[in-house]
Amino acid sequence: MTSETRMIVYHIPVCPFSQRLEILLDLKGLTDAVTFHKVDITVPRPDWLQEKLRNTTALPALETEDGRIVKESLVILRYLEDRFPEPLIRQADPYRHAVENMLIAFEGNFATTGYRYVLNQDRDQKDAFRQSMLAQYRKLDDFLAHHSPEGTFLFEDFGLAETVFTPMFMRFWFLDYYEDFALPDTADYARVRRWRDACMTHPAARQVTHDEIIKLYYDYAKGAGNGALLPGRRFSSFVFEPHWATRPMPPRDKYVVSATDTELGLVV
Ligand code: GAZ
Repeated sequence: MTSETRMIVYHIPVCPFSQRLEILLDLKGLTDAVTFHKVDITVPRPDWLQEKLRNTTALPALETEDGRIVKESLVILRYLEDRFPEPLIRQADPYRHAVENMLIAFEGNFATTGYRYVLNQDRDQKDAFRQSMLAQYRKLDDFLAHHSPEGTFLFEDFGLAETVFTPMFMRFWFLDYYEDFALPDTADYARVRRWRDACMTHPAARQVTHDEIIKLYYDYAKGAGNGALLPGRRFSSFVFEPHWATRPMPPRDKYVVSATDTELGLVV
């Protein structure tokens, strides 16, 4: 295929919403059907992209071969399934598909709860955030224990719900690192733990690594989301250069330490 005949996904490389698309394409053996175009979240979007996206900024966005735009990761996943149904990743049976969609319906609150938690700067609220994160995991546990008590995934294989949640489970490595958050080793979390662990180790979900997440999301841990610049800093932790692999692991104590650009390895 030449580049003109391929779809284009505009994305922020470490963004969880974009990883959903990469996982789905991997599961379908379609990694060559799409060109990924990297967008730097730390600088303003180029004019040509703003024009294509009608001045909206959230990514990923997919551009079809004939120049039409599809936005919202969950919508793009379903669009790709409709266009390339073989192999189907979602459930074919209407009831089973409804079950996976009920689980997917939890993703927004799950993601928002974890992001608010990592962004929090008030030590007195630490425990309240921890409790609300735990409540989210208990909801997932309850759902899985009801619909798939003996299974690992929701159904037989890693499917659509796993594609949606796995990038969030991986981003939440930042909660272990910056908040010392861990799922309790108790029966209330056993089913969701089995699911989460199998999701995170699945071969279709290897687009990002633990250290990459910890280093890139440092600014979130200090309260700045989406590539915003923290006071006293010249560079965002989301910059492409220097490459994250060359930078040191950031300090873990987000409530006391504010690492400088130099300490984060952002200046050469
Ligand atoms: N609902 C959209 C989708 O595609 O599913 C969300 C896309 C989105 O938020 N993309 C982010 C973006 O483009 C990059 S990934 N931001 C720049 C802009 O101009 O909008 C995740 C969160 C969150 C905040 C940030 C992120 C994240 O919650 O990693 O969890 C929901 C951004 C407060």
